[in-house]
Amino acid sequence: MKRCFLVCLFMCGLIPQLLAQNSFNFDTASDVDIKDLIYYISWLQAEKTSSVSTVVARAMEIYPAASGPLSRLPDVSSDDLNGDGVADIKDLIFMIAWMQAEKISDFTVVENRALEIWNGVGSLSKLPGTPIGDSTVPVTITGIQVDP
Ligand SMILES: [Ca+2]
Ligand SMILES: [Ca+2]
Repeated sequence: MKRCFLVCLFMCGLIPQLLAQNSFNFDTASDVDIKDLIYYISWLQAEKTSSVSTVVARAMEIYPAASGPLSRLPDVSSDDLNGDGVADIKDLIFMIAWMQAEKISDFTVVENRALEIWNGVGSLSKLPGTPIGDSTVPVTITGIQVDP
């Protein structure tokens, strides 16, 4: 019984934290927070470098607590919040808007806040923290195959 409980605890807690990849989460801490925002800014400033150490070094200059370690770098397939096929400052604006709106899951609120910051951001297609490439979640919930 105790072993079962420990296994469940492990499955429910540790594994998702290790394996779950969410949009706009770049370090090994599962929260999507100010540090992830800083990593994204650093990556943009470094001209979308593929060097993790460059991103972390720049991030620490901006915000010393953003010291990694990173689990991945930003990329279009994971972090394109406005769905325009580019990872750029517009997606950053949506991230900022979402944080300012206390990480609300209401698309309209986040979008309106983003439009207040810059009216050219486009429309929100996914929120920060959305699971990446996890087709088993929609399949389980809706019964519809998303990625055949
Ligand atoms: Ca994080
Ligand atoms: Ca985009």
